[in-house]
Amino acid sequence: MFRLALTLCLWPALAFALAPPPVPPENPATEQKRILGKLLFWDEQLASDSTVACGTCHQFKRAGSDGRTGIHPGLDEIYGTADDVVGSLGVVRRDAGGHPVNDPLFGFARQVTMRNAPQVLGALWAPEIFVDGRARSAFVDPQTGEVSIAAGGALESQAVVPLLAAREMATDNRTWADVIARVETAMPMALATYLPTDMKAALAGNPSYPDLFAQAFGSPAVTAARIGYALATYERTLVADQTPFDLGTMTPQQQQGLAVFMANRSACNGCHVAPLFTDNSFRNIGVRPIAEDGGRQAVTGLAADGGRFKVPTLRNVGLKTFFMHNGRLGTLEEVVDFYLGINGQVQFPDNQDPLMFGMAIGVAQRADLIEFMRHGLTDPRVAGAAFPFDQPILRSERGDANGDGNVDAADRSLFIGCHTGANLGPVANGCERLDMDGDADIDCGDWTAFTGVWTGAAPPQAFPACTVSHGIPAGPGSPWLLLAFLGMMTVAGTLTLRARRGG
Ligand code: HEC
Ligand code: HEC
Ligand SMILES: [Ca+2]
Ligand SMILES: [Ca+2]
Ligand SMILES: [Ca+2]
Repeated sequence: MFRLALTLCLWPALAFALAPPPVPPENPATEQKRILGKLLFWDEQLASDSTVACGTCHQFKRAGSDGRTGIHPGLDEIYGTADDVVGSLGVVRRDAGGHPVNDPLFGFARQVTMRNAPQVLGALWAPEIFVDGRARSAFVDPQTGEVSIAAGGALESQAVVPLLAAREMATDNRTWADVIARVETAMPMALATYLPTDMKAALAGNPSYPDLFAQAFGSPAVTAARIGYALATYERTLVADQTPFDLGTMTPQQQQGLAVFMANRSACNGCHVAPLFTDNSFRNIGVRPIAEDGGRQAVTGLAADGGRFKVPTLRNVGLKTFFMHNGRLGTLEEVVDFYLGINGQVQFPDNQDPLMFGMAIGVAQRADLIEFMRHGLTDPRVAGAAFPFDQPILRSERGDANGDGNVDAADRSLFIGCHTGANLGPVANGCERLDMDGDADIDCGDWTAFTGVWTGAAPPQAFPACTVSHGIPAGPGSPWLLLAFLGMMTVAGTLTLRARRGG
């Protein structure tokens, strides 16, 4: 109790402002570069098959991590065993010619990464990133092989990786020439709706990407290094420093939770050091057997690094859906249970960090600790997708109102709540993803398009407002025939509506 009281008195001194993310001198930040980076980050056309943007796997309302459930079968390549990973869904596997390949693990379905996407917003201050730190501080231009940034270029080093990664955004053997040709010819953001104001302004005169590269770099050449420079510049502006912790507006319970976080018996602050809530070191907390994923060891070759992973920031952690590099924990309650080794959560002690030993947190303290992490560290601009954390609606997100990667019954309920009827707009409150054609109202035409991207197990139940007076056959029959029937009925309905309105 004494220790708790002491830390409580000390905490205002800890709430110092976050330092701005370091900027390497070789890549000075400019507004032109930032906006180019933002466009590239959210443009699905950068993937070989135009279905995946950086932002597909790094969703800001999930703190820049991924809320979708992709399952990677893990080292044993068998689904449903303990080593499975909740990863991120990338592209369907294709050969260099763009033909679908029957992947041994994923068939013709979307491939899944073997680690869970960490939140981009934590990487801005780290000298080395990726969960094993393999994106190094020195940035080597992937086209020339020359060191292009001597130090502080981890974001640039990272940004050029996914574009050629066959599981994430690329066909097999994709080359930089392929990526560059794509960027040179794409109409920026052609697939997105609801562009944020700054993106709209940048695209006002219909510039091409080479035009935008000229504004950012002085000449229109699109190169791998410049793509990395622009993406990194954008990422460095994503500073989530308006949490209740930063503003001194934490509730009494959150303050109690911070005290628990700081207490020696919990040891949280030993690795998640305030105010970043990480010291950017690599530690083994024993999430799973080292043999499944050696983490840092693969980068350094040192046995001492076996099972070590980058300590993630806990800023905005309350917005995440999956926790740890394998995404196997689904709530902050489970995370705390994991640290305490209770309620069925196990730790793997091989090479585990000594700070993990002897943690003790009482039941009431656990609730405080969780409340502190869940709300005390959330920047409302991240949660509410406000500038600079705003984003367009991606083509692949349309219909998936709750962002879990499926278009199913949960989204259907939201559709019904969001439905505005023909030309009754405007669309707001998160309904934007259901405005399938982006015309700022949600009508029966959108319902038809919505049923067209349906991925739910059973076909969608009809939406009465869009299927009035048509007897929908119930009972057995091909779901797809039923779907097609529903689609035709709704198109007919829309046409009638339009005709009535004289449109
Ligand atoms: C298919 C999903 C997917 C796509 C697309 C994707 N990422 Fe990632 N990203 C991941 C995964 C998974 C990791 C973690 C991999 C690891 O650490 O081994 C990651 C890691 C990162 C990190 C490191 C974060 C940290 O704290 O270490 C950054 C930054 C990042 N991605 C930015 C980007 C950018 C920029 C793009 C677009 C060029 C992009 N990502 C595209 C899934 C994706
Ligand atoms: C020895 C260092 C260390 C200590 C002590 C520690 N952590 Fe962690 N923490 C980590 C590392 C490393 C990870 C990431 C592990 C991984 O990805 O597999 C992590 C992950 C987490 C995550 C998940 C974050 C995410 O984005 O997935 C939460 C939440 C968390 N820790 C909270 C806590 C709390 C609460 C405590 C105190 C009870 C604590 N940590 C103590 C090193 C530590
Ligand atoms: Ca498995
Ligand atoms: Ca959904
Ligand atoms: Ca619409």
